[in-house]
Amino acid sequence: MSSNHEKTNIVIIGAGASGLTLATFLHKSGIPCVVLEKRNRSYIEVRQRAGVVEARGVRMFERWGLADKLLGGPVAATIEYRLNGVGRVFEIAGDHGSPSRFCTQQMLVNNLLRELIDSMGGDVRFDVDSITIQNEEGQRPNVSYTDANGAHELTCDYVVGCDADHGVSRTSIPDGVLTRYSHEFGYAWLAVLVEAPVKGHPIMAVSDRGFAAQLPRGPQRSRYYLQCALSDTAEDWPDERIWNEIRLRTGDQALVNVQVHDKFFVPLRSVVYEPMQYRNLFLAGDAAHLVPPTGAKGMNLALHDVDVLAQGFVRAIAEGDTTELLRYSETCLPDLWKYQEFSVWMTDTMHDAGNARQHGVFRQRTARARLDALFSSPAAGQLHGDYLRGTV
Ligand code: RFL
Repeated sequence: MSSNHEKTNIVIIGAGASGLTLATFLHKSGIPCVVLEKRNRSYIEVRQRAGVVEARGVRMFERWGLADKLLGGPVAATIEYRLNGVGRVFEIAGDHGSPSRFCTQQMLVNNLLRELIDSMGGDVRFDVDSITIQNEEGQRPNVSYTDANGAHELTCDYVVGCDADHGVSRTSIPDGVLTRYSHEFGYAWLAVLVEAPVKGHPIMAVSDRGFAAQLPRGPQRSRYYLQCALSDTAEDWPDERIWNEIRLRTGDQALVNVQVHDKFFVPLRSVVYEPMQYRNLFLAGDAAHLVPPTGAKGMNLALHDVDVLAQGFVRAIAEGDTTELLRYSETCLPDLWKYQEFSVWMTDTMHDAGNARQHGVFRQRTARARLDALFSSPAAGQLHGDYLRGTV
């Protein structure tokens, strides 16, 4: 076999939150794997995304003996739901296990890179291109790719697609195998990063002018989100307008303009692909499903997928029992639909309760009633807390 043709147990495509977590769990279990990533390491180190590792994810890292090395950030104890400037603080912490953490995705990914590559000597290959996956019935999969040194081939037992929505893994599956279920909400969020910390609690601001949120992204930074039209562009949102809208939607007139970075638009949509596996190829994270960011579940669902997969691989490879691995889709999908439902609930409630232009005054009143119930009904509050912690 030439040096350009190697063997390993598992090839993981994508070195994001799910790919790096899976590789770290496998490495810790003594299962060889190779991660192939199209970007370079520096790009991945600075990519800003999610802000919370929910309690379920914290407990998962504890179970794998990695929480101390991988997690940081303060406990996510509260969140403020503000309606036309009037705030109510919801207590997230509430059950008896470890709480959720404001550990940013960037912090988690940097800690994973350090642990996997620098401490464990894991095999992550950056800057790869032209990945193709051969996944024939009854044969070991073959993954070929190119890099600066030419063409390479890896023969393996299993391939895991952790390469998100625009990757190559899902598109390597023949037409007709997967079914795509989706829902479009009909509006977008303008996302901006600012050098100003969240003071007090993270804020979800429901207002007659549309939704706004301020969420922590480290001790000195926060991410603001502003509901906007799907057709809006950066020209529609100069910095002055962004700050005026933030003041009006949060009801905080004392906020001063600081510099805005990283301005982009996120169309709000939910997507599920079923099943999440085809022969020896498994899909995890955004490659298999998307949620609107309102419920803060995207990264957390990705972490749950690879937890289930890693346990399946350990049973299959170390103990020769593939039962759990072959049930991957069946194990993940009911849980995924629960958090899709929560993400739809959050998105509809936060947007409908504010501006009635999209869905009318009737939906506005029912959404406000749902929001009120979180504070008036202990049962509704308990369920909401369970969803936020990921412990439903
Ligand atoms: P990732 O983290 O995007 O990693 C995918 C990796 O695959 C690489 N890749 C390829 N590699 C090789 N060949 C190819 N052809 C490839 N194509 C792609 C990419 O370079 C990348 O390194 O996906 P993963 O692992 O599935 O993790 C999913 C999460 O990243 C995602 O769900 C979250 O970021 C979603 N999300 C949030 N999730 C939360 O849990 N809480 C939040 O508060 C939250 N906020 C957010 C978010 C996502 C956002 N955006 C813009 C997507 C806020 C935003 C703004």
